[in-house]
Amino acid sequence: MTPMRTLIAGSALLATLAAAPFGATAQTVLKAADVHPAGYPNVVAVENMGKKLEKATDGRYKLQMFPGGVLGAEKEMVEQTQVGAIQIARISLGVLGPVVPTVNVFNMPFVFRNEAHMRQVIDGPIGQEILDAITNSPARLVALGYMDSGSRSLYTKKAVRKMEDLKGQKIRMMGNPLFVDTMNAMGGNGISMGHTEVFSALQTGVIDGAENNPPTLYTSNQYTAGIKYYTQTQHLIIPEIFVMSKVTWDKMTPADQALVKKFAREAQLEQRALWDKSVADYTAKLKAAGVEWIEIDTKPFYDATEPVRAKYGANYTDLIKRINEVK
Ligand code: BDP
Repeated sequence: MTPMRTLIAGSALLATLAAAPFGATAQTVLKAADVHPAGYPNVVAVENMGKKLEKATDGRYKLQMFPGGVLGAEKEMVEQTQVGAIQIARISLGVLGPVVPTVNVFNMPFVFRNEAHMRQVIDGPIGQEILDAITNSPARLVALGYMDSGSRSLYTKKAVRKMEDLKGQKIRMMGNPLFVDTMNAMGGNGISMGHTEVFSALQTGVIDGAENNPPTLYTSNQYTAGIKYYTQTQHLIIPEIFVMSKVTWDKMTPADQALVKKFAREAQLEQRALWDKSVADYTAKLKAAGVEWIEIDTKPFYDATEPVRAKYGANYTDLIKRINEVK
């Protein structure tokens, strides 16, 4: 070794000793990211999962939550997690479609009859198959579990009381061509962008509206950017997912992996309970803030989006048949 190399090797050793003095074990920090703010059900559930993991491993693992999209929009979060720069990402299955095409089955408009049907599907064998499809894909992500996200409905500055009212309106959709196709089929102009850009796009008039669940509309403050109407189209019922970087997963012992799986399962259940409460709370808050709730016949939207289901579902006809058969 050259003297310089010896010096570097020596200081690296010292640094290691300083970080993990004899008798203490080194701590691995797991960076977790979410676009939602602190206090949102998904954020809370992942944080609690981290606390349990820290306790059960005597502090060998510690989770650090980065909420509010500070580590980037979901597309960037996925990329960061794939390379191991983020360890846990809580994302919508919507943005995973371009990375793991099978998940697009859950991303299709009106693929679930209602939220109860969606829960039955994700809680059963099909839900597990989709998690496995993600983990076994080349995406380098380990699917830990689902979270609830209710139904996505339209919210706009100008009222949509029938499908024709959508004509000419520019509506923000999540980054996945399937969603732009869906909006275009419903008569609007679908524009894809990340969640964190929607607020200013509404303010500057780049878009006339968007679509999401009530908790997101409220906590993102988008309702203060000119949104007056929430039209109950319920065209998408997309589960959320939380994934771990495979880079991180592969470094864990099987015992630690089992702990992660156990606490992830508990996080999924905890989020569901928090979720149901938050939908009611934020719906009340939005109405109190003056957002008008519009009931609408969803049949025309269902019919108009048939070509989207035909296009994206073509390779998954068996899977879709099985989803329909779930009671
Ligand atoms: C919310 C999801 C979040 C998405 C967001 C979006 O919880 O994961 O990023 O929608 O529309 O409902 O991008």
